[in-house]
Amino acid sequence: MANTMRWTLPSSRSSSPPFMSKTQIANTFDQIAVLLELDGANRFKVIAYQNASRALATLEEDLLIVVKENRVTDIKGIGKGIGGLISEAVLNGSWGNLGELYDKIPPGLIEMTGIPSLGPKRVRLLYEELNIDSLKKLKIACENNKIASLQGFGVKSQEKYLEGIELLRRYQGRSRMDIGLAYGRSLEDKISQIPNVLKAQLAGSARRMRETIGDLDIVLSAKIEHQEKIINQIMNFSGIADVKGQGTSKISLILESEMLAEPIINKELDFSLSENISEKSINSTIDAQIRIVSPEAFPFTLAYFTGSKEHNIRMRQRAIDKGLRLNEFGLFSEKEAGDKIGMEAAKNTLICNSELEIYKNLDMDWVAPELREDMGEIEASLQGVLPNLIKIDDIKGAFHNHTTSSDGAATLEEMANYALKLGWEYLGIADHSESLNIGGRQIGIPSDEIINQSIEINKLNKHFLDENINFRLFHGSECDILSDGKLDYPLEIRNSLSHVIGSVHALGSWRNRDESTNTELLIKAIEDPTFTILGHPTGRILQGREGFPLDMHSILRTMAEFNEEGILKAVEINASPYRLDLDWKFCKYAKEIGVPICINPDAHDTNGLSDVWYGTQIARKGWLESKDVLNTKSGDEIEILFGK
Ligand code: DGT
Ligand code: CA
Ligand code: ZN
Repeated sequence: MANTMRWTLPSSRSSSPPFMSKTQIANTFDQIAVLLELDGANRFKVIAYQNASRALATLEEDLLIVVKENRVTDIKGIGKGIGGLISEAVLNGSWGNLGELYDKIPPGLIEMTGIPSLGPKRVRLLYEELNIDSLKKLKIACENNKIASLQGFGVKSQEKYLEGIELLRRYQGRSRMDIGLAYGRSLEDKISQIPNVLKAQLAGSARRMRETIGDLDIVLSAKIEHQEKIINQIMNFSGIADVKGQGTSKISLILESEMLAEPIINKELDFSLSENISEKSINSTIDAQIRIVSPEAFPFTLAYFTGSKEHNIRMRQRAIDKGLRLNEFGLFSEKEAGDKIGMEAAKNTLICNSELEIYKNLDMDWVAPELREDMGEIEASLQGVLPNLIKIDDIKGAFHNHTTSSDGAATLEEMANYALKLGWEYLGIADHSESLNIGGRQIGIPSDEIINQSIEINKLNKHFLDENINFRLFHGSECDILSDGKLDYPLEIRNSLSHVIGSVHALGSWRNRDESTNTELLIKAIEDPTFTILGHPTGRILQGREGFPLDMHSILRTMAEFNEEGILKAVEINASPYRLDLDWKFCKYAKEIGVPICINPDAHDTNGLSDVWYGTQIARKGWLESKDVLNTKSGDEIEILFGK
């Protein structure tokens, strides 16, 4: 299911030039640069490939025409040698002697570059000094304290690598939700547009809105006489890096970035994100399984491949209890089917035109895909008490956003205007606080400067009021929770703000402490009267780093006690697809004990505001309804809740 880290040169699937696309060549050059570094090649050679890759990625012209007219070396950043390679790839589909480089580098070294903070240069050093050429050897070396004594490495690197190995094992071949969904939607769209395709729908973890996606599953229905032609058309799509298997009812593909309808926008990132993201190699491709079925089988196949496996098992048991058999082909009498299997057994299936009818036949309410994790949805569906899940249109604003006053890329006014464009009633500004600095550079707003932001916000708010625009800015802060559990900024500053989002950033001390100490200190922060919202509660970065140890249930219980007394203490779902922290598995608990949740984009530019969409999907996955989420309330209601 997962794609492996083994790298190969792309082989052409075209029968006439261009045999290789711009993206294929650019991606290959990225790989070459890494391989050359692993090989200890001259730095200029490495840079040449990196530059060529960038030049190709931004080239607007048709590459085939450029090659045919002998103008490749006119492109800025492409020299004679690499230009020749490009022409060869485009016109012949071959790669000179680059294959030797691919064969020469041990695959284990490539795998090691997938560890965040371990670049190719360091991998090579480890190889040369300690003969480490696999994740396994690296792990043993770390555990035996062999890395710490190497020049330029330390105990810290050793710990980071151990954690990185664990993360790799868990995320190997998985993609973040935003990337997986972008691929999934593009493929779904393209397939839907093929003539005679009746339905095409994304299933699997992508439909269930998991925070990371292993492979894409797509189910399409068409009449049997059209299926072969449809399969051929899919095989001719651009953006297929490789074909893993092709049959009459299933195709397995590896997709590459050319499949995407639009390139993924690189958003401005939080400082702590950018330093915890590994080589982009991990996400360069994604696997997809496409299943082709008859219109009658479609709802059953869709439900089956949506999963989860755990949900399916419970569904199948429910069917058995009613004397029925449920599988990807249909829902039918066990007695009638007898020893028959597959389509043969399903011949006399109950007709279901949609998933809803499958559930209905089992006396159940339809279960939204996000909930299909066997976390109580089967029982709730049988009892008719499934939640009425929150929708993106319910969101009226968000509280955790940055501007150029700290590490954001957009000004206060630009952020406000974009929020207005999204149809929001308010935007909470929460730039970093005074203590936050990176490598000596102050990121947060100093105490004596925060007044300037206040003045600017008041001015804009007055303007909205004067112009009769139903929009307001809330002046908050993403206030650092210091390592001793105290909040940053003097009390009088925190008192002057509309909301204080307490966040842990100096993760070092929190990660080196035990769970109970961390929980105690975080509770201390929450108890501070000025504390309003807990920001990215664990500090985890998906595929980047673990969060710090914390008893989340106990934190949430403390917050619930405050809310019982009418004191607002809310927890954030950080909606950045890199974080999605609070984890959806805790949302239901938070809601049940009465802790309000806010879905915060933690935007660092205007595009970042749209991340609330991912947070909303996670909220749905966590069973949340509109009333459970703070930022579905109106601007007036929030003003009362914040008390200013
Ligand atoms: P992923 O791809 O790792 O992110 O997660 P899924 O949930 O997409 O899992 P995948 O791709 O292995 O399979 C897609 C769905 O197919 C899965 O959610 C449920 C169904 N499925 C796969 N294998 C089994 C199985 O052995 N038993 C049952 N009941 N269902 C299965
Ligand atoms: Ca899957
Ligand atoms: Zn933060």
